[in-house]
Amino acid sequence: MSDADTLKIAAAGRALELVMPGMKLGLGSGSTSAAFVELLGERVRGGLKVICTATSEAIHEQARGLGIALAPLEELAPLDLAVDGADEADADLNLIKGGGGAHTREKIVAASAKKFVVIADGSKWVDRLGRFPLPVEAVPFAHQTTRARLQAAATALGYGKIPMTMRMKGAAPFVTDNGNLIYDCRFGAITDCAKLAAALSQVTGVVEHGLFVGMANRLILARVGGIEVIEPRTPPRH
Ligand code: A5P
Repeated sequence: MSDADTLKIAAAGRALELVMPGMKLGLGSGSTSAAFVELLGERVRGGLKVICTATSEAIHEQARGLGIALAPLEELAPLDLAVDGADEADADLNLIKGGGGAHTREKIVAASAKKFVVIADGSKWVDRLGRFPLPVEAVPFAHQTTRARLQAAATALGYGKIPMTMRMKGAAPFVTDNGNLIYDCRFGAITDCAKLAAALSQVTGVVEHGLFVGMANRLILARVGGIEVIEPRTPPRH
């Protein structure tokens, strides 16, 4: 097991301490969330009663295989707690998510939870978001025109011409669980997360982008020296 895997399990283990019997939980996607689901499965085998909803087909399958009770979000909302990973996090707990292409469902689940807790290893901590390319989910119909509108939005905000790549899976476009495409957009250092998030949400053809601004209640960051629990300077909206 790599050092990063050990840290992901450590962060997941700390988040598990927040889980109480009877809770309605949102399960994030990605490898850190998978570690959380694995640990949750052990607790469920030991008799813990919780009911969960998943942010991706992959995590749904993992949870189902572990005997974790699952239900659609509509039946469970509001959730008591959603736990998810991140590709980047800053000191305000603004996040970039969507490295696995699941950010749209992740955002819906996080927005439906009373508490949204992010789990990550130390490599995800940044002074400023933007090193990781920002995933933007777009409907397939005339997606090149959406791409052009994304570029126009970037230019209008002063980011200039940004490299934008349609995500591929082998020789074919990557398709999300929602049947859409992903454009990975390299804005470089993001100077104003809220402003960029609002602008991208306005782009016709965009389903959802991977900027999570003012959503996280807590970040559990596992580094080699120990676990740090970080709360945002400004409380989240939900
Ligand atoms: C899935 O689309 C993402 O938002 C993940 O939550 C994010 O990429 C973190 O993944 P890892 O835990 O695998 O780093």
